[in-house]
Amino acid sequence: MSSVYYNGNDNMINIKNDDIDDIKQTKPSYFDVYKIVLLGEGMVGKTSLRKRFTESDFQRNYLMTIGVEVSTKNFKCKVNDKEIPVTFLIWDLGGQLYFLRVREQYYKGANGGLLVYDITNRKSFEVLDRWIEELLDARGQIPLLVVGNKIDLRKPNVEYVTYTEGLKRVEELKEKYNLTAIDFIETSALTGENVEEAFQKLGKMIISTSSIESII
Ligand SMILES: Nc1nc2c(ncn2[C@@H]2O[C@H](COP(=O)(O)OP(=O)(O)OP(=O)(O)O)[C@@H](O)[C@H]2O)c(=O)[nH]1
Ligand SMILES: [Mg+2]
Repeated sequence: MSSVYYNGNDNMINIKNDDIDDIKQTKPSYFDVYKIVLLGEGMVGKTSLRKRFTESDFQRNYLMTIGVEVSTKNFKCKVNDKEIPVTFLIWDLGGQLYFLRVREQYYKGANGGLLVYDITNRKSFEVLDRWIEELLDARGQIPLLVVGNKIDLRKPNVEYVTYTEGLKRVEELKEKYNLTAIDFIETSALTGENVEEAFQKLGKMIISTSSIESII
């Protein structure tokens, strides 16, 4: 038996046990519930993207995520001219991953992932392979959106990771790991540019690659 506290709104939930099935059962049946995991190095902006999407908020101060934070968001996902109501349970793990046990619980039951890098931090871009390998080991293939974040910091003549490089890399990763559902977008959690679009894109990928029966 798990202890899950869920208030039914777009607010923080406090999960004392990781049993995702219990959360799904507390939702009204007309919402499809998807567990989304955020991946990527420390400081790339995972928590900022989550907060921008769920609370329309942004904090300049860096507060490292310790362990896991989970938020929910109800929204209408646009697929082929239809608006499908969905609930995202967004699991946000600190980029400093120490314990294998935590990682296994984190990825369990995930329906999709955002793999985030910081366009101003090339190292965070170069280690995307490692995150994909970890996800494939723990969960297997799920729809994955690679996100180049912090585009508000892009300046002329500064060698940050370009859009073209990001796109090329995602094509390489797709081939290397034989991924069927992977896509790419650039965002700014600071200005909000493309943040809603990123979650929409991931929702669309999830809905179009899985039947409701296999998720619920
Ligand atoms: N300029 C700019 N700064 C950003 C953006 N997104 C995040 N930041 C800043 O980058 C720092 C790290 O952001 P977080 O969202 O805490 O990063 P994180 O990936 O959750 O980090 P961990 O929890 O340690 O894994 C913070 O100071 C944010 O304010 C962005 O789009 N643009
Ligand atoms: Mg964080």
